[in-house]
Amino acid sequence: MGFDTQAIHAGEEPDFDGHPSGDVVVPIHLSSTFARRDVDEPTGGFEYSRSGNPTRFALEKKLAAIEGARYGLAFSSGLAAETTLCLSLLKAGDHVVAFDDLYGGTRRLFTRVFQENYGIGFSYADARDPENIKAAIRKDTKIIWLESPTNPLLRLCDIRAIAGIAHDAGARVVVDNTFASPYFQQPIGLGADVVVHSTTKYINGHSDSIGGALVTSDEELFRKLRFHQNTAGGILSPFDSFLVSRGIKTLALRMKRHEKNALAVAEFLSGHAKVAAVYYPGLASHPQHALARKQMKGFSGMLSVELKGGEAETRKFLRHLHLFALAESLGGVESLIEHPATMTHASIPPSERKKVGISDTLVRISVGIENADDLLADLDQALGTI
Ligand code: P1T
Repeated sequence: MGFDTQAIHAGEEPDFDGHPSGDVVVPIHLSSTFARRDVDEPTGGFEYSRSGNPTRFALEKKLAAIEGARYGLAFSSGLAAETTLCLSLLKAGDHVVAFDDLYGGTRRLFTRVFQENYGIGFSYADARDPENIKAAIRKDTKIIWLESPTNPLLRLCDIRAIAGIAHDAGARVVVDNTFASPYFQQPIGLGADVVVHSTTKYINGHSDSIGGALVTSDEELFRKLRFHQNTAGGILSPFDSFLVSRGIKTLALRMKRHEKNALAVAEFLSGHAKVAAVYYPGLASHPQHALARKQMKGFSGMLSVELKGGEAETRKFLRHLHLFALAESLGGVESLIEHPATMTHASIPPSERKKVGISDTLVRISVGIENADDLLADLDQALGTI
């Protein structure tokens, strides 16, 4: 079945026995617990809503289907999903190799919690070259943690090549697929063991829910993750599960438009006198454009721009935009813009930011699905002020 068909129907097939009303949309099951006739017979398989809830269950099936995988789990945030994954796979003394360009909150979780409090080691490598990952792997390495494209520099890594290296070394590959969305990239099919999402972004798509997901096709791993989901308790609420399911139904339509608008913005900014560099995998000038064409079905709606001048000019530009809200987050229908050095990646020490390439004149744009001409006009007038 096609992606768009799965996005609409998976997890929500009308069930004439279980739901005699014939709902075509799974209802929001708010009940925190489920009565049973006898002590050892949970009604319809549900016991208590932390362990399992029909609305969340429908979403979890949909998440698995759109990633081309067998199992999905929904969490109260992307970071709750990441925390649960680390709790499931790591113990003191283990080691993780991660792409050096990652969402700032993910690096903060690794450093401030799992490294400082739980004795887990982290090494950061430039995964654009798989050999750098290979060189960083140790005997105790359990996870290779990747984003592709990365937040905020839109760098890519060859997921299939790195999965081969990781599996030879007995490590698992985790891919945070938030920037690409499952419409444009399905890492499980490229050899990843687990996909992570902040569903807050493209998957929900309307900037009105915080959520996260883990997806895998490995049954044993799924059971472990589900045990920790229930035991640590960071589940997605029934209402948010409904919102995210609803968002997924238009994911294919939205992603096509995000991509079309992002390409228009990237091309416009590439030719602008006030812009020093544009990072967008869909541009032929992106150093990894060929890899993007190979492992993605499209280039998504995120890009970063290096402005000419200094931080003062960058701040002025950001202040003068009308349609692009100056805000953290991404992937919603409305365009957003932000300054990674002082916003999403402020928790990374300046020396580390510099090493990775996150400068004070870098701005990150989440291109929405508005009229592209209006977006270009807004960018043009704000660039005109600096
Ligand atoms: O915010 P939350 O739903 O907990 O997701 C965390 C997260 C995980 N992975 C990636 C790639 C992310 O971008 C994020 C959240 N990012 C932002 C809020 C941001 O503006 O970059």
